[in-house]
Amino acid sequence: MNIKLEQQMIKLPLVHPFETSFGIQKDKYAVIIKLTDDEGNVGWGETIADEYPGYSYETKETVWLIQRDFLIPQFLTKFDHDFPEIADVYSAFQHVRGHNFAKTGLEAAYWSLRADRERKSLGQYYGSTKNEIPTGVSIGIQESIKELISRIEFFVDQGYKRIKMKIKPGWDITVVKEVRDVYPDIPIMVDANSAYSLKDKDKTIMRSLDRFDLMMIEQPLAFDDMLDHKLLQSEIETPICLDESIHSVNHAIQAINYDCARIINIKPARVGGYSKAIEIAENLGSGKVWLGGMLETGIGRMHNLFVQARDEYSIPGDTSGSNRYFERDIINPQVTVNKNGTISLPKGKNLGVEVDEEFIKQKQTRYAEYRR
Ligand code: OSB
Ligand code: MG
Repeated sequence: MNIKLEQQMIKLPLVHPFETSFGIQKDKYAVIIKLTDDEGNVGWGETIADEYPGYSYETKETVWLIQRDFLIPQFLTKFDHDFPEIADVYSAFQHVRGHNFAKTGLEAAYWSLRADRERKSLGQYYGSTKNEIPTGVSIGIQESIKELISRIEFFVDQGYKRIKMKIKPGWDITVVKEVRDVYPDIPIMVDANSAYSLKDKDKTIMRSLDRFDLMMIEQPLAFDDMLDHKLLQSEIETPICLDESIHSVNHAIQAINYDCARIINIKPARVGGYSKAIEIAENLGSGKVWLGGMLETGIGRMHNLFVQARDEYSIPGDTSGSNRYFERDIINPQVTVNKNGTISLPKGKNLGVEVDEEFIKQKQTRYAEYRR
C-alpha cells in the first residue's frame, strides 16, 4: 500500500500563559501527523512538542528527530503489504526506548486513518460509550490569590465541574484555604508537578492540605520516584494521584497495587499511546483513572475526548474547551463546554470535526513529507 506521511510543526499562542512549578508556557507547539493512503483516506494525530524539557525530557526538537530518524521509517515499512494491525504499529516502535510523546503522535494518526477507511467514528476504536463527558479545568499559578479566585469564578460560571489548581512551595496552603472559603463545595484538586520532597517541612504542608477536602494531590514528589509517594501516601488522607511518574501500563498497575497512589492521571502521550491508555483503564477501572491534558490543539483534544467517553473515565478530566487555550483552534467546530460542565461528542466518522488545514498552514513552522 502507498502511504504519504506529513509531519508539520505548528505554533499557536496561548490565550493565557500557563504557569506551573517548573515554568511558564506562552505558546503551544505541536507536531501534527497527517497520513494519506492511496484511496485518499486520511488520519490525523498530534504529537506533544514542548519547548522546554520541564515536564518531560521530550521537547519539540526531540520528537521531530526521533520521528524523522527512527519511528517514521520503521512505521512506514509496516505498510509493506497490507494495512497493519495495532500490534504491528507497536512492533515498529519497540526498539526505541522511551520517547512516548513521539510514538503517540504516530499511533494516534494511525487510529484516525483506520477510522476514516472504515467510515467509523474514532470513538468506536477507543470504546466510547457516552455521548458527553464531564470535564474540568487546570488553572496555573497566578500573580495573586485575588486573580486566581477571579479565574476560578470565570470557569465555574462557564459550567466547569472540577477545578485543578497548580501549587508550589509558597503557593499552597494559604491559597487553597482562601479558595475553599469562597467555594466550600466545588470539587477541587491540586497539582504540584513534583515541587515537594519528603523533608519534614514539605510533609507538614502535605498533611495540612488534608483539611480542605481535596479530591486528590497530583504528583507531589519527584517524577521518577514511586516509593517516596508510597511513604507519603501512608501519612496523609488525601489520595495521591500520579502523573509524571507513570510511563507504562505496568507502572500504573504497580502504583495502585503498592499504594504509591490511589488515582492515575492518564495522558496517552505519556504512557505510549491510546491503546495503552485504554489498557490502563481496563486494568484499573472506574474511580482510579482520569484523563489529563497537555494543552493539546484540536486534533489531540478530539482523540482525548473519545477515549474519555469510555466507562472507566468517570472522574472529570483536564480536557477543556478550545477557547480556554486558543483564540482559534485548528478544528471546526471548536470544542465547547456545555452549561452543565460537559463536552458533547460529535457523531460523524473519524474525528467527527473538520481539520482546518488552511489555518494549520498559516501556523506551520516546519514541514516534511515521507512516502512509501
Ligand atoms: O501536570 O497536568 C499537568 C499542562 C502541561 C504540562 C503538565 C500539565 C498540564 C496541565 C494542563 O495541567 C491540562 C490541560 O488543560 O491540558
Ligand atoms: Mg500534572
